[in-house]
Amino acid sequence: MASRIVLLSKFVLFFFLAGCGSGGDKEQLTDKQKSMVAERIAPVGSIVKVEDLVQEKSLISPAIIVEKVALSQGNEHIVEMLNAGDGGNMIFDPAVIKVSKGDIIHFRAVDMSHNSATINSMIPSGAESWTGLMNQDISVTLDVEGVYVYQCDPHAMMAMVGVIQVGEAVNISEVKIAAEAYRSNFMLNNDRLEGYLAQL
Ligand SMILES: [Cu+2]
Repeated sequence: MASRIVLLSKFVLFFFLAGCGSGGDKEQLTDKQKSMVAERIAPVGSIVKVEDLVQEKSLISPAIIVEKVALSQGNEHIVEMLNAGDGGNMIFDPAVIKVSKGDIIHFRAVDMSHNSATINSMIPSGAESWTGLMNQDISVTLDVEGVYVYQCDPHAMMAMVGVIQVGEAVNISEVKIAAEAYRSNFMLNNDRLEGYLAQL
């Protein structure tokens, strides 16, 4: 609304000035008049475009230093399903794990009302999905290389998700794109998954 008024008044001013100029060709503006005109047509305040703000934000926010996850030793790994852990509430622990091809992950239902289920858009192509039952342990063998993202179905809105990298992260770019789209499902901990993926 405000910008419309500014635009409109500039328009009016333009015609006003143009009107003054016509027929007055012989007349030369004095320096004082010129400076008065300059003052009048000078922009009031400054306009900041939304795009500039966004860009500015990305320029000033420093690169977050993320500690990378090391390869877990052994061929069997335990991931606990918890109501609360070091990383927050409703969480898998460890939430990010790097393992070798063919390793087994044991999901342990330490606390109640959790499960582990793959998110179909975020597993390597050709990999098998899994859907654990509520309150039950589940073990999965991961034979296909790549990044797997899974969630706890009842707490998906709270971003109770986990990430497993098996061998090389061959599908990481696809997973990151899918994760960005999936973000709208989270009501809480919106940055969690992004943060997890950054640890790979
Ligand atoms: Cu849960």
